[in-house]
Amino acid sequence: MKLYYSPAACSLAVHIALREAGLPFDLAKVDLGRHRLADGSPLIAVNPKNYVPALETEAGDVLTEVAAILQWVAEQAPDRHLLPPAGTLELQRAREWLNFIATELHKGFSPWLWHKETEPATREQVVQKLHARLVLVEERLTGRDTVLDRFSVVDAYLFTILNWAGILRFDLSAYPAIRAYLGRIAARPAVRAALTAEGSLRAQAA
Ligand SMILES: N[C@@H](CCC(=O)N[C@@H](CS)C(=O)NCC(=O)O)C(=O)O
Repeated sequence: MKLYYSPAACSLAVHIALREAGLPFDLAKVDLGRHRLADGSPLIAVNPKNYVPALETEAGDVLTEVAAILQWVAEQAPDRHLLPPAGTLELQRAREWLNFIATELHKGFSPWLWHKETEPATREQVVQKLHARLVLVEERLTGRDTVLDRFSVVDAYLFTILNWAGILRFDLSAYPAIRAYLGRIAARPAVRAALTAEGSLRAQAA
């Protein structure tokens, strides 16, 4: 398998999941500024969506979309219990969280918001919305080590996106449970290994 990634981008979630799953894979770094691979070839030739992550399977299929790839990775290593068992309400909750992270958090933290040319009023609106969502995450994590009852691909995704708060200097001081959670997840051997391999240390939460 080959994971097309960019350091600390959303592809980190898949990278963490692959390591937690104990699956063999290679890394192919993408320069997102130029949308090119290390050999100069265009990313779009691998993924027509022209973004990361893209996961090329042993059979040569290219999988895209973080939340969908995470579920696929979990299914490849059922013994690692990276998702709750099929047919359970807990699995539905996991899907609910994956969708929430993808649509309410991931895209809220997307780079367009942080570009200098973004109108302050627009930025303020999105930041307020992000805070409203983070209150929900804080509530969920209060008194819990992980989003579900044990570490899952949901944590791989949530950690990856919330990790951007430190990079973007987004203030997390109102969220003690989130900050403790980031420290806990960052300390997992697979997460440390992924961060080290990408050459990006976890940014300190603000
Ligand atoms: N819907 C996609 C979004 C992926 C995405 O936003 N990728 C970013 C990095 S976090 C990217 O490659 N952006 C470059 C671009 O859009 O040109 C997913 O969930 O996988």
